[in-house]
Amino acid sequence: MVLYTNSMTKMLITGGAGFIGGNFVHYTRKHYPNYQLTVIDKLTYAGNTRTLEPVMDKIEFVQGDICDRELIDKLVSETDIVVHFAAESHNDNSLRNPWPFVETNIIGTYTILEAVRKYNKRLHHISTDEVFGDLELDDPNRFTETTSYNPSSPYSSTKAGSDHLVRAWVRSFGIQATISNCSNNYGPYQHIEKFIPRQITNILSDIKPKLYGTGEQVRDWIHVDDHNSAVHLILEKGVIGDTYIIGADNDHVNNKQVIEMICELMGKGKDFYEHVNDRPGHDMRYAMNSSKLRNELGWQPQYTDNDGMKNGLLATIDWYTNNRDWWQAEKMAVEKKYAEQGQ
Ligand code: NAD
Ligand code: TDX
Repeated sequence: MVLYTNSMTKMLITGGAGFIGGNFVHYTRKHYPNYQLTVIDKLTYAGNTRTLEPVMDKIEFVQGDICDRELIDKLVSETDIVVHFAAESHNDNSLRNPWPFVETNIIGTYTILEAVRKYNKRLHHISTDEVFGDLELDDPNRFTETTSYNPSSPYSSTKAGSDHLVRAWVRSFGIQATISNCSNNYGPYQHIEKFIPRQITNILSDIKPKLYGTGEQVRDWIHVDDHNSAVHLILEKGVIGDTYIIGADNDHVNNKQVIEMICELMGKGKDFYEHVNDRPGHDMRYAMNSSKLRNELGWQPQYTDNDGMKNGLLATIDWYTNNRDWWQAEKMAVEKKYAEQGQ
């Protein structure tokens, strides 16, 4: 692996106590040990310092809000690179209460952009496939970097807003930023409100897995390490001002097939799950065309096709089985909240 940092390079990671940010911290410590890492995280319900426990003595951890201008000004002034993961990230929560999404995803990103502009620092902004809206189930197309934005939920519309802010700051103020839009991630340290860890921890808690509606919806699943390898490549070789789509070509499995796979891999019958209320405004299909990232930057995901997804799921099942301390205390409260909505 080529190291593109020297021992003086400082990286500020926002949302580093969350799922993808936490995995990014571990990935960076392992593959790019020359970075000096600072994490800023508000520790909302989704942040968990236990995720960072193994590396806490090797990083600087700051509990704080990305909307706090003074704090962000100070932290950005002291770093070389900002990788911006922090967000309110769950669609179902955004349907219950959109405000934290507007605040963190839009005002928080604005606050970071202003500091990056002031101190002329390199920024990479993490975004999602959901900004493009959805495709019909029988639509063979995939999202590309030029697909129009058409978000459906309060979550995805605030992420779309944050992407627009980044582009405007690049064009109007010349900041040194790149953006990536990635598909649905899975892997260790993912909050148990999300689809895959919810089902794994349901089975581990003797609760039946819950499928929204008919389960025909398709998500283009990617292992979190593949997402994070792409982010490092963009930091290393990405063109300033450009956007990169990240996806591992797993858009051939629908939610029903994923839940069946989990049931089978965990030694249950394929049909060991129940249907629950559908999500209002549920996006049907996401599919990503990551040719630009593959052709221009040479990216290759490790967990691809059915075997890759199966291997990634098996490793994820193992992780939740062996790390009950990380999730068990929250399980009943998460399920109670879902049950109130018939989910
Ligand atoms: P997550 O909810 O697991 O983690 C988000 C983290 O941000 C938490 O640690 C939380 O405490 C922190 N945070 C929230 N508000 C904050 C604030 N105001 N100030 C500081 N910290 C704050 O989310 P995730 O799944 O790890 O997603 C990370 C990023 O990746 C988000 O920007 C999300 O939009 C994007 N993304 C996620 C996926 C996915 O499948 N999970 C896919 C594509 C893109
Ligand atoms: O219990 C469930 N049953 C179910 O069928 C849950 C929690 C979800 N689902 C369905 C809804 C979706 O079609 O599974 C699919 C995945 O749901 P989520 O894990 O909530 O993910 P999604 O809404 O697709 O958004 C995710 O990917 C894009 C992340 O949460 C976002 O942060 C990211 O931007």
